[in-house]
Amino acid sequence: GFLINVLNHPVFKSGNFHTNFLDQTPELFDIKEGKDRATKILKFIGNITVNENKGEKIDFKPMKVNNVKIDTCIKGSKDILNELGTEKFIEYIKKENKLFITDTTMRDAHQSLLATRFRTIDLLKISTHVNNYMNDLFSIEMWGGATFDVCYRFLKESPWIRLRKLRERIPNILFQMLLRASNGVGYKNYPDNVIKEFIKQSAQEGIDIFRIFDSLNWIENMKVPIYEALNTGKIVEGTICYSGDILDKTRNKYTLNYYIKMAKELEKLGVHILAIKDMAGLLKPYAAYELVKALKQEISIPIHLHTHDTSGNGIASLLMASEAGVDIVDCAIESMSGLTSQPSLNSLVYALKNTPRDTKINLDNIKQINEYYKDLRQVYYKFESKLKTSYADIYKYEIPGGQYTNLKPQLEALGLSDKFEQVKEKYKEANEILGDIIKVTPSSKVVGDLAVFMVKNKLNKENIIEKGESLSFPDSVVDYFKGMIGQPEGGFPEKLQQIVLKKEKPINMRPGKLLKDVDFDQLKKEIDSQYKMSSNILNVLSYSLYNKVYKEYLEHLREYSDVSMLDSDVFFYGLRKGEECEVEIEDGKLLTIKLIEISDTKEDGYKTLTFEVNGMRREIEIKDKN
Ligand code: 3PY
Ligand code: ZN
Repeated sequence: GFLINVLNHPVFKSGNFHTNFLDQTPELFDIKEGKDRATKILKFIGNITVNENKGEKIDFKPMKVNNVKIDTCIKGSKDILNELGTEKFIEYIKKENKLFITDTTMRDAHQSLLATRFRTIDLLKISTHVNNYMNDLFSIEMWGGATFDVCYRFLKESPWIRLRKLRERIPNILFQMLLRASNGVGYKNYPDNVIKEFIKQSAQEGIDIFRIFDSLNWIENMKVPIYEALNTGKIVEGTICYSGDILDKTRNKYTLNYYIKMAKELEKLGVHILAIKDMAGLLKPYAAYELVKALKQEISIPIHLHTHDTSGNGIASLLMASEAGVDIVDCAIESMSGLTSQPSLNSLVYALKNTPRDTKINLDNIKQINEYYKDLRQVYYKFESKLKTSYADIYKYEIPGGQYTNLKPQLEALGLSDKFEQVKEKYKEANEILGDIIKVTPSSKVVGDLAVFMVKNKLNKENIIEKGESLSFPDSVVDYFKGMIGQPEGGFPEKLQQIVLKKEKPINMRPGKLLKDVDFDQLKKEIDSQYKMSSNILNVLSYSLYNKVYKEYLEHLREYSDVSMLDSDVFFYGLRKGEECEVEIEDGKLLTIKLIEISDTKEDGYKTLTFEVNGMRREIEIKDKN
């Protein structure tokens, strides 16, 4: 069976694989082990049906799109880069009058609207269309940020395989990822060798543009990843995270001069593009104009603006930035835009039509892509935030788009669902007592965790010092004060630092200097022996970044086999009695699975589920956990 699996694997068949392909696709080794994949898949579907969704299911009829052939005449941004080379490509971006657009639909849009839950199969279904019809884009942001973690943790699929399969289907447009500097695609600083190897492998696997930011805007923490990314020969965006309000002259920390100084330092490091990352959507239209105008005078590399539409002012900010000469902006396709996501690509394209900055994007061509996502969203409805309208008070609270959307489910999990308003107020207060810090993953988590902690323990900025003596603070807050995610602008508030750290001493150097290099060989031995696999560097990297989560993923793979090819309505909601689904377990090998009967729960606590698999009856026992 194993050899057949390999020979039938789409990557193998396409001939488009590295010589070390076998080593890099651990799922195949799992197939070898698994005696009966169908049984494992039935177990997975049965378990979701019984325990997650209790047999209830909306009648989803997701739109079918025909896979179009990759148009070989297409010339996209990746072709232009290949033709010109990096230096001339950057010159071309600067000289062009049109406003370039990055489409974030495959990364930040669903991270901010749907808790990052988009599955690879749904991205793949539309990807050749994207290649053929969105070729006027500057880039597609499709990887990094929270997607890496969520792939393993919740979707039980490999982010590396996502990258590779998207790359095969979208060869003509530049791929962009978001990298949290020394925090990689995680929530803490990692040893330098992990960060370096991760960047090297990501570049090799198909990332063209690295957007690198630090959660405290601490450049010291950005140097290792920036130099490493530059070494790969790929395009590097050095990023300033925007906080506060440069128009408010009573606030004197995150001023125009602060940003100019940081931008100049990043330019000096040799980055190709400056990114302004407005993760909470705080950059008001007139501030956007002032900031971009000033930066355009002070630096000579192109400027790429990223914002969120939470306040409802997103398009206005992009237009003002455009007027001030910004080179590239981030948008999401209409049906995945607005609110905590990026402003609408479609609105911006219309707004600039017949002006000097016309984006040249043909909206008629992308209509089907837009409708595809609109339709797909119904399958993901349970991850939608409750936000129905824009929310201008976000300017007061400064909560990043992804975090705002996630806050509600997080509070629900803590049994604090009625405390949303209070937690928002405390978020603001927590930011103040932490010293008004930049808030973006992972520093935003520090503020969020402290806010929840303050609500639970009835703390405020007056009593926290006195009452805090006897309390142990959340791990993220302790790590922050220890200096483990870096140094904040203006230093730590010392009194609170002492209260939180008790007897511990903080560090003031780069954490990466103290963290011991990871021994990749040792880690390889560990997972190879525990999971009977022959892991490669990609597996080992995932394990280094997400120890526990990666092991749970491997265990899931062992128990249920690879479930990434299940349609999302089945993956999330199982089957209804009488419903049928098709699963392509290997290229061309189809299972037709029909759920015939669900028994009552028996004395032993199990239900018997009767399926028909390719016409043959199969009974599976599923434990009823309700
Ligand atoms: C991430 O780090 O995932 C973000 O998108 C932060 O804004
Ligand atoms: Zn964002």
